[in-house]
Amino acid sequence: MGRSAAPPDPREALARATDHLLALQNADGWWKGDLETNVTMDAEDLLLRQFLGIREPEQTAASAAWIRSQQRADGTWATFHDGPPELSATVEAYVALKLAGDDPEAPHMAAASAYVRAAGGIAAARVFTRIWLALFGWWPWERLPEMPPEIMFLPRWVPLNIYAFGCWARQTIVPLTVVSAHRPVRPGPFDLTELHTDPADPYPLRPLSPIAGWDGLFERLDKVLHAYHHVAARPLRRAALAKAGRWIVERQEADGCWGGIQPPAVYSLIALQLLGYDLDHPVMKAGLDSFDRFTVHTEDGRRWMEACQSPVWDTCLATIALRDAGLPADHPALASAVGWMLDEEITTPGDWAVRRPRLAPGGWAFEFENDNYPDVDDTAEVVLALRRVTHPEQSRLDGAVERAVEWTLGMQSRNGAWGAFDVNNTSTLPNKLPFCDFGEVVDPPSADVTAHMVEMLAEVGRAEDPRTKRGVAWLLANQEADGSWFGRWGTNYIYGTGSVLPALVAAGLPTDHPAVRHAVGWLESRQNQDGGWGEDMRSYADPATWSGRGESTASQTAWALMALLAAGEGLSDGSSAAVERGVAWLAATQLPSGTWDEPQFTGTGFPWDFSINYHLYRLVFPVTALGRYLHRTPLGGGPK
Ligand code: R04
Repeated sequence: MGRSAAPPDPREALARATDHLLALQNADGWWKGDLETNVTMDAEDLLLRQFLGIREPEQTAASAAWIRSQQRADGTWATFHDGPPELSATVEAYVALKLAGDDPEAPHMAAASAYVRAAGGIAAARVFTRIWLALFGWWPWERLPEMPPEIMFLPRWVPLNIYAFGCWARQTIVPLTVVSAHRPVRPGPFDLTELHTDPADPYPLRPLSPIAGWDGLFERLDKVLHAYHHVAARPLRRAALAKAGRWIVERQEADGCWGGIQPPAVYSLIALQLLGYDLDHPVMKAGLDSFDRFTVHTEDGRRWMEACQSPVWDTCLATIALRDAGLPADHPALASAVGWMLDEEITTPGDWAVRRPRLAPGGWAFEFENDNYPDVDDTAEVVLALRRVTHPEQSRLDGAVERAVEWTLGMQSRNGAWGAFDVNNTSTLPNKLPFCDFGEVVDPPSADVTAHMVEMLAEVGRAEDPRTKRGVAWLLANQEADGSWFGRWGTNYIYGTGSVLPALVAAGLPTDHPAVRHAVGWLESRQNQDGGWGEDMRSYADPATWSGRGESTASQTAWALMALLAAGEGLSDGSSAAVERGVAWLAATQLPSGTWDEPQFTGTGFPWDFSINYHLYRLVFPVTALGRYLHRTPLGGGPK
């Protein structure tokens, strides 16, 4: 029998991970891990270029190589690691590969089209997918839900005005109203009969729901809008299109993108071209150039697109982690990160000001350039990071923190909690539109964002502020029956619980409070045999089976540890078996380079519909958790 090696020392694991994280910092002070989503980004990039007439053979080949590399043995594509086959992604990937010249009879293509037919064909794909196909004549515009540009004239107080939508849906829908008003068709170079379940009836009408009820009502509204499309008063329509065009152009960011996210950028470019902007117009040039900065080139010559980029988010999380790991508050790497973060502060109003016209700006967005859409989540975490470092210009730092605290307090929703981008963005109507069959389209308050706010307010000495107390009360009232909290922007209940427990304890809740004990019990019940924690994306679709369950991952193990440590578990040697086993799992699974493997997706764009693998999560959260454990600083901040 071989002698088993001594278990790895968590201290050495932390040192290796810290060095690795430090080495990833950009010379300008920021961190940015790749933000991986799914092949619809790459397929739509090729379809956009085809539509605009600028698709290049080399780019096409590199994207196609990436798309092929993501196909599974059964011929399908998923939208997250090891996920189930996803029809819309498979349709889009198949069409992109066919554009790239792949033979429909080749085994990988035949397997994909067989799956598509079995899953209901193009007719069963999401609205966005069918819009893409309509651009090339592969689906009739008439058989898509209407979204008329006249929506631009609805005042703020009318239901379904554009500000009733979450900011990402708003930025996507405004350009799509322009596109669907034009109904452009630039015929594709082949047909797609092999993707129809019944080639004799390729564009089936969906049966209408019963007239009673929202679905029936909105489907009939859609019929009225279809009729309206053909009779729309031309001057009114022209004015609506012009207004949409201005709205889009006003929201282009300094680096040419829209909202820092890929889908609005893609649809905005199509819309503006239809409105008469040539490809060499500065607005169009800057927009197209911005995609180059969202492109990742792999060593083996493949090319894939980030849906979004996370430098602000990654930089504040890395700063917090490195302080937790024990770096001094005036470490040069942290000073450089702080300098960069201070330069990123957004001091102009954005779309959020529609609901808060008198609130002074002062916050951070997630991306390099997204001045119209700072978010509460990034702002709270940046403040936590700024508070944990010293800076030569301390008064500049203090001023930014003060503005951020006031701005985020002003962004509190009427129920006492916080959404990510807007106040009181809670209308239930947008989700009922036939057009909106994909992802979230509103931005209601969530437990994870509210927790980050509460933790930040406690950090700046505002735990007793009545607004903080309302946030705490909302969190306590929104604990799940099993003791966990829902994770809106991270997967899922482990992320929610890992965010909420540190916040509640920072705000002064005693660690023996029943809500804290209940959550600790839930986390302990979900620890895997191997000592780690994991939660599959299926917890969004089927929480009864999957809540808190899945293969262990580094980021989710770290979130569970952060929650347990905040609750006072494991702060003296061996006092918590769960904490010891979790720490041992992290140390045992670390790669020699100091980071961890994490093919699983643990980030959430939209629950279930849009999942994210943040490539820095596997490193930054273990550094935080190991640091807090080893320095016995349950809420972080580094050794005293
Ligand atoms: C982690 C918390 C910070 N913040 C959330 C930011 C997430 C960044 O990643 C994305 C954000 C996105 N939004 N909308 C989309 C999106 C994609 C991201 C989006 C996706 C598909 C389509 C339309 C929009 F990767 Br279609 C906000 C709170």
